[in-house]
Amino acid sequence: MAKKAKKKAATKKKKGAAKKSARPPKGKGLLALSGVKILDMTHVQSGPTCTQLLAWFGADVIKIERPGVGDATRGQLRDIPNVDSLYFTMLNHNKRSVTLNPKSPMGQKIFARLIEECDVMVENFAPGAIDRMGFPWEKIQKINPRMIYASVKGFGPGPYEDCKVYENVAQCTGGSASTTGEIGSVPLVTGAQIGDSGTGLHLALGIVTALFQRERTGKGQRVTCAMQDGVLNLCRVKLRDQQRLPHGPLKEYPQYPNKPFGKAVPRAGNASGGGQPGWIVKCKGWETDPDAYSYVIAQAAAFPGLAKAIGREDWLTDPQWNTPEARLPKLDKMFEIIEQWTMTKTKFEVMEILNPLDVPCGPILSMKELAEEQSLRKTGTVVEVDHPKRGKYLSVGNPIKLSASPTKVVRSPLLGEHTDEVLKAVVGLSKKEIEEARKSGAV
Ligand code: CAO
Repeated sequence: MAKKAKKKAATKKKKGAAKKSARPPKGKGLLALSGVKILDMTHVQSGPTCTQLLAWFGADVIKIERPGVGDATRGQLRDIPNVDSLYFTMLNHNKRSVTLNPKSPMGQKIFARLIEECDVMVENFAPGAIDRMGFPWEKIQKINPRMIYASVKGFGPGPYEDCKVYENVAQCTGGSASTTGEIGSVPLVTGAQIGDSGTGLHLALGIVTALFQRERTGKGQRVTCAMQDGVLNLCRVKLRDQQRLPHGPLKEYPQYPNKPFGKAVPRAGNASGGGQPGWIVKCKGWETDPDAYSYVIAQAAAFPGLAKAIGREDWLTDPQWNTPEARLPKLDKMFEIIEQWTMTKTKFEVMEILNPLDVPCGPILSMKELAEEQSLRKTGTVVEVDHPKRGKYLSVGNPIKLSASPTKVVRSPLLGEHTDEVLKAVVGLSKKEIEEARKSGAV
């Protein structure tokens, strides 16, 4: 096919896909949150993670975006010019997009109507932004006493409550960074978005809990999650260790017994964080493949199997090695010996050999390997989505599986794709009023 004709065919195909609305599927059987309407005032990552989950459980999520601009992430980290970024598309599936400026006179009225009609409002703007729009909690409650109003902020009430916060700030202020990294080296942030997506998950639980309580009381309430609190909650075991520290060294940490402990919980490299010694060891191919590693846990119960597998049956009768207490002061040496064995096997072979012996272990999987993993495709944890402007892309589907409320991932909406239908069906505006709203810049 000539280049021009090919291009034409591709454009035609894309236009065809665009005609299909991004509306979540209706139909066979109700989903867990069917009938729940969410007024989604979220942007960037933490809030959108929360509302995407609620949408996957069947809620009708109406995402409000600034006219002509939209969620800033639509344009961030773009891989294709003028096409919604993967940052946006992967956080806003199954939602409807409405453009609306609640600060404009007509926008105020439309927004108040949406508050009346919705069950939940979710937002993660800077502290005070929704109040400055003219909608403090007291007013929202007056408009709709059943409303559940959920917010993510960087910090809870206290010295930092007015601060804007992004992911890594939350990781640093929530205890994760000070406890992550190599011993004696700089604090490290993790690639897992525990501040943003982690807090979004916390918020989603708060919302469904408040919905459950509303079933009994008929009343809404405020739900707030601070990113610092969310991260600290995920670092709970480190606060545990902080309180163990005054009673003696943390024996399962690699610092023990040769390096000193300070006053605060130290970084512990790749130590397991639980009561079982574990470490990351090199596997066959590590010289050229940055991910040719495995995590191996030398759990006491499975130690005989591990010792036999690596050809060190002598450990089982040697008092220098045959008890957890004997091994504890020389875990580094033990993992060096285990590594001599794992370096002769691929990370998948290590898994195949050790797993049947009940030795907890796992290959370090790269994003490439996860994207290609067929078992994750089968469970819908990794899904392929078709987007009218970008074509097919991979996304992470719903990691929470409900047997009676299956998730179908639907592409993210284009900016304002559902403005007219929501203004008509939810707000109750006539065609003429919608035109007026558009002319005035309210939508
Ligand atoms: N129409 C008109 N104006 C709109 C609008 C709309 N539909 N939606 C938002 N706005 C306005 C807000 O009213 C606000 O204006 P004012 O500052 O004048 O009140 C402004 O847009 C957005 O404010 P912001 O301060 O929230 O945005 P920012 O990019 O400067 O900050 C962030 C981003 C994330 C740091 C901040 O929102 C924040 O700290 N949020 C809480 C913590 C959080 O969720 N962090 C997670 C970040 S990644 O997930």
